[in-house]
Amino acid sequence: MKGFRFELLTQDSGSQARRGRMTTRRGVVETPVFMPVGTQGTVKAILPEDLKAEGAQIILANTYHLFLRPGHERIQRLGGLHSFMHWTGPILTDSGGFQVFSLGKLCKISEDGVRFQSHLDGSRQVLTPEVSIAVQEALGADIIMVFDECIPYPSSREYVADSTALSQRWALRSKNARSRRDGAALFGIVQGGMYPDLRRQSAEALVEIGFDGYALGGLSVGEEAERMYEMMDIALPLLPQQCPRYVMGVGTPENLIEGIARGVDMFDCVMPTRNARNGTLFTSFGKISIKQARYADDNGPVDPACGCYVCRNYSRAYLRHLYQSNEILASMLNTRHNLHYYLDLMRQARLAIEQGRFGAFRADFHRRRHDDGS
Ligand code: PRF
Ligand code: ZN
Repeated sequence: MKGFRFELLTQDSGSQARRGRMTTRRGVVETPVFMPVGTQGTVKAILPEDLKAEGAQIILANTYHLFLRPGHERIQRLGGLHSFMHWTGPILTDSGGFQVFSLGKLCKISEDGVRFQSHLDGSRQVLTPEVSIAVQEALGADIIMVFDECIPYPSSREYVADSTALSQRWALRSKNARSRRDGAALFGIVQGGMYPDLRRQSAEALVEIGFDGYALGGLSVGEEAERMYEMMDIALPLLPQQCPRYVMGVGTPENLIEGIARGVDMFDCVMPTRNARNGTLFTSFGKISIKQARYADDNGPVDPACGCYVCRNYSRAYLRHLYQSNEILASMLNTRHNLHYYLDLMRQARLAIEQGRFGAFRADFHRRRHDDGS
């Protein structure tokens, strides 16, 4: 069975940015990488072929949702998630350790795991590290995440210390639950809230257990960007250089560039896809809201600097009309443009690192942006 590998190709001289290559059992992923979110076995409003055409290398799916509906055992019987959703590339599954707390009702945490009621039908359910790993294996994930608790912000030091210790024990149980030698990778998740010493402790404990890669969890939960960067600066240097680092649920284009500069290799976020469906579009000069009346007679593309299918063929005026008319195509076209923006930003960042000009790229990126194009 093919295994999991990560090679460091280039280390930037002016920052911690790295250019790497991750080999999963379902193909190669060039890093830094952005992973579009396909929560329910679909990246909303875009075909897998179009995702691929836009340069998506790996997508994320959610244990919590697929466990509740249609059920991991059903997906396994039907041939696994890749075949079910017609995506042949790598899939990373989140463990449910975030969604259960944000979506599940009446969550009760114990040493064993989490009891909760389904947000769909109120049925009583239990997720434990062992169940989460079994679900992710049944789905056929190529990268599996340990089961953890995403700590709310702000939280008391006592709460964060107890929760981080529990997540550590769950991380070990998650590793021990990985019975199969199926070539899938297992990533640990650093918690520790916004307390530098607890972040440090969490990172060190996970490295001691040993994982194929390491994620930073509990970030982008309402804290200031500067605080998030501070937590990255504390935790990332403690992780093994030769392992991929992933910041979960992050973030804005600025967060991606600043994360890369601090040594992050992988990101996921609903922002490009969710914003697309709300009519918010990313451009080289900042975000625009396509609903605004100012675009009603604007025959130009969303972003003159964008070469995507949408910008080549449709006007701002048409996209505004589709949005105002509640047309399905609005979601489809907006999603395609926003994913192109995110994936192209990462492509440019990879090239800049390779060519030894990431510092200039980063400065230029920040210089260009002024939101709403004003
Ligand atoms: N844990 C898990 N998934 C997550 C997070 C986390 O802390 C976050 C935090 N931003 C997003 N997704 N398992
Ligand atoms: Zn475009």
